[in-house]
Amino acid sequence: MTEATQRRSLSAIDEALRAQAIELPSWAFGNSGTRFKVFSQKGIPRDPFEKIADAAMVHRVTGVAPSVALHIPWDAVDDYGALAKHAAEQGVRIGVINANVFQDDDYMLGSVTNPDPRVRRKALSHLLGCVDVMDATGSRDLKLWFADGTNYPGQDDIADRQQRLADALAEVHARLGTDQRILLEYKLFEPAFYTMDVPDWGTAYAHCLQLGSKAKVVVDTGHHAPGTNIEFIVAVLLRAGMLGGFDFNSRFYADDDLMVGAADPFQLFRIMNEVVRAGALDPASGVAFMLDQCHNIEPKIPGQIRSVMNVQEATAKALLVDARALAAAQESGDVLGANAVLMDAYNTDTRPLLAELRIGLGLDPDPMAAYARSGYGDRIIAERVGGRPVGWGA
Ligand code: LRH
Ligand code: MN
Repeated sequence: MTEATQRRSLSAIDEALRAQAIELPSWAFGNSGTRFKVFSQKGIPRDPFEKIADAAMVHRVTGVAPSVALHIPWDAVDDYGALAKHAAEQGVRIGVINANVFQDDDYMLGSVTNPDPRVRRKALSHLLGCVDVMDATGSRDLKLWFADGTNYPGQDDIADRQQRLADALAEVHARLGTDQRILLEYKLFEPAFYTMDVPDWGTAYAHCLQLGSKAKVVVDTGHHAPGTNIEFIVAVLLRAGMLGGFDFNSRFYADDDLMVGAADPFQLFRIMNEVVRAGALDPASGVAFMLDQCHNIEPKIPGQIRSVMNVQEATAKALLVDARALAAAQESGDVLGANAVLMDAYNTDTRPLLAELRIGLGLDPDPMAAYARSGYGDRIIAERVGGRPVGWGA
């Protein structure tokens, strides 16, 4: 790393890291688990207001988590304006609205792709209802993930289901306001095990292309076949201007929804390297950086804090890549040299730099210590007695 590059880039790195915005999922603060068991923890929120309060605590100690994604109906309230006001009072804002057409008996054979037009209409009205929520919360993005698929060959017609999906997406796209977008999320399998109607980035890309300018693809890092080169997908979508955002998490096997960077920090670095290279880190780039995780056995708020820190560390490493030296090595075919430039950045300990950044933001250099010292965790355990702790409600 040349001195010149280092000097110049440190201030640019600092600026980029200060502007970083990582959106937290409201559902990460509720009880969650697997089909075997949803474990209940103490101090769990009983409503969306308390979920937002917990997310705001993560922002208070990290400084880079200014928004919370909602999931409807998990976060349904009578007055979304009041919820948005509450979020603002807590120092955060409501971000992406997630629709949910995967938890109703009517959706057993699909939601917008269901052979039964009555069920398709029901699902579509939920999606359109979520745009109404966006109007009330001031949210820009509607994230659509469909559990739709089939379990056995012949169960339904693949092409007909694609047409039904396209018809529903077109109606939602037409309903969007000027600055609103659809973020279409794909997933290889689960809960369907033969076909998923949006199984991969190509299918999502094709539907978004057909829809128009207000439709982008979401990359959930847990939704690929093992061994998939996710940063390749990211680079291709960024080059095409079709990447709308990330659902960050990590996994060892399937859609484990573990803390981002926990299972494969090197993969997260490689992904953020493509983001930085494309200039997509800047919030103005339109790429939404969201977490989509479940803290089944670990404390929820510290789990989110650690996850935000993991994204920051990977981002700082990506920003430390000596782009000039890398380009020179790549152009001269210096395979080992080019790889070494990237590994040099990856092997750089960015924790001191991030500690400095937090001090610069007026924060404790160690967010986990700041949270522990705040007593917030003990307070919510003491206060949140009675009521029904929230969960996935699966
Ligand atoms: C599906 C998914 C989707 C959400 C849900 C919480 O696996 O990733 O993003 O709606 O998790
Ligand atoms: Mn997701």
